[in-house]
Parts: sequence; C-alpha cells; structure tokens
Amino acid sequence: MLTIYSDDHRLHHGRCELIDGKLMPCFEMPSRADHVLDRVKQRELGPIQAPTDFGREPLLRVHSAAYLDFFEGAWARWAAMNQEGDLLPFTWPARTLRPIKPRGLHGELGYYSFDGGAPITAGTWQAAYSAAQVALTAQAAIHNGAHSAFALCRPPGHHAAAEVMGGYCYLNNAAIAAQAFLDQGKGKVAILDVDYHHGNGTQDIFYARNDVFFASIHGDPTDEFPFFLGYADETGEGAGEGCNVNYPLPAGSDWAAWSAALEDACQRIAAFDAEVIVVSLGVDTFKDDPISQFKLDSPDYLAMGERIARLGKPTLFVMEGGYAVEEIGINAVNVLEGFQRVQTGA
Ligand code: OKP
Ligand code: ZN
Repeated sequence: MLTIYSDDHRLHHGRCELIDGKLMPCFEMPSRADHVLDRVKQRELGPIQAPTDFGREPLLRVHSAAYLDFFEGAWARWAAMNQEGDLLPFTWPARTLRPIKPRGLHGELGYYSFDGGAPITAGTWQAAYSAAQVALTAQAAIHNGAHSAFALCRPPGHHAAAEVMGGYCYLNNAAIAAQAFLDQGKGKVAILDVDYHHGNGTQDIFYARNDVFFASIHGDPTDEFPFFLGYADETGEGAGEGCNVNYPLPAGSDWAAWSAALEDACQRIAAFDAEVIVVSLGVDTFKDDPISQFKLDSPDYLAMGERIARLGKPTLFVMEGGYAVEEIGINAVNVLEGFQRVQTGA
C-alpha cells in the first residue's frame, strides 16, 4: 500500500492544552507521525511518497475562503502584536451571545473555533495545508487505479467543520478527499470514522447530503468530547436523511462491543452502495490511550482492517487521532496490514 507523508507536519507543535484544570504538553505532538512512519518502513508496507500540491481549490470545496484566509493569516496578526506564545481562542459565541464575526483577532478566532484545543503556532497553517495535500495525493492515487492508499496526515482533521477549527483539527482532510472523489466523478462515497472521538466536523459538512454516507463509532458524547454532537438520533437531514449513523459506545468498550458496531456500520455502508470508502483512521480506541476510554488491543486492529477490506471497495485511509505514542505505529499499520491480508488473500 502506498503511503503519502510530508515532513511539514513538524511545523505544527502546540505547547500546551488544558486538561483536568492543568496546562499539559499537547498530546497531539510531532512524534505521533514519526512513530507511524517508522512502522510503515519497518513493516515494508509499500512506497512512501511526498504530496503533490493541488492548491487551494479542493480545500475550498469544503471550507470557505473567509475561513482559509483567516487561518492562513492569523499567526502574522498575532506576531504583529509582539506575541510568541501559541495563539489560542478563549471566548466563543455561545447561545446567549450573537453569532457575529468581530473584526479583532481574538473575536474572529472565537467565531472560527469551538474549543481551546486547536492552538495556532507559526507553522500550523503550513502543516495543516500540507496534511490536506497528503490526503488529496493519496486520493489521487486511488482515482488513478490503486485499490488503497494511506494518507499519513498530521494534524488530524475530523473535528474541523467548514468554518470551525477545534479538537486538534483545522482542515478536514477526510472530507476534502471525499469531496475530491465526488468532483472527479464518483457518485457515492462512504466515510467510516473509527477514531475514539465523534467526527463532528465531517458529520456537519455532509449532514444534508445524500452523496456521502457518514458512519462514526465513538465514545458516548454524553461523557466524552465533543459532547454536543455524535448521538444516535442524528440520522441526517433533508436530502441526507438516512445517510448518517452514529454508534456512541460506553467507556470501557472492548473489541466485542466495538466490532459489533463496525459490523453494523459496514452493512449500512454496503447497503448505501458506496463506490469508495474513506476511513478516518484514529487509533485512540487503544486500551492504553492516555485520553480515551476504550479497550481495543493491538491485534484487534488487524481484524478491523480485515473487516473493512471485506467491503471490497477502493479504500483511502486518513490518519486521525491516537495518543499512546509508542503503540500508535503498530496499531495504525495493523489496520493497513489487516486490510492487505484480505486484499491479497494471504
Ligand atoms: C482529537 B481526535 C481539552 C481537551 C479535549 C480534545 C480531544 C481531541 C481529540 N483541551 N480533548 O479525535 O483524536
Ligand atoms: Zn480522537
């Protein structure tokens, strides 16, 4: 399987995030991608290539120009205020306030974000832009005939909506790739989000659409980030009614519970008759993940890949979360190896 990777991910390295009332070093750190890349090499998964630059156009199919312009220019505005710490939002237009876009930097940042978990540093725009190009380059490989490809994206993307960053995410890499498939002639795409956290951004982007089916298996938002989306009664709206399915699972869920949800999700995707699958591949479902509460073990990821492969469709894997840094490579690449086992009949 082809892997697409860019060193540009290192340009994004947030200093800290607020966890349990304490400022902690960011869990979403550069070494995450290093460990995945090392494992791809160690297991000889296949060639590793740098991304092609497809420009802004495919990003604009998902995000607004105003949002991209704000994100690209935010650090320079912060630096012009003689600041060097991370740029972080701290006020959001919650329900009692007006959903307006103030002109100043902090007001605008609040308008374009939903939490304080997406720090903007000097290199964040370039890293996120390159991650989107990584996803698009892997997507292009499948468009050109590959049965599968791995987009080793960092930072992740599935919490980012059209005009909102948050939850370590800025540009929705999986959504951008899914939209590219449609723009290049596919009629129906399914996005399967296996990250521990609900893919609220992806769901929101496609919620009213019937050309993208979105399925997400995740920690119950009753007690888990992102709290305000990801419930089982969210089934899509308008033309998209029936094209969204959420599997909120309780803390402590193991492979038995998780794989039952996967089985149902795969049957729904097959019934939708998707021509291509985009997998939002988070491995923070791992038992030792420091910020998550599921109990999957490393061999389970092989079985996950096998089940996805049995859908029999071209599949693009897009890296999302996973914070047990030592094991992230093993677990992510196990999914890809499980997929290839079925594909090659080994
Ligand atoms: C990103 B992905 C507040 C802590 C909230 C955010 C989790 C984001 C997970 N600073 N945690 O889905 O793996
Ligand atoms: Zn996650």
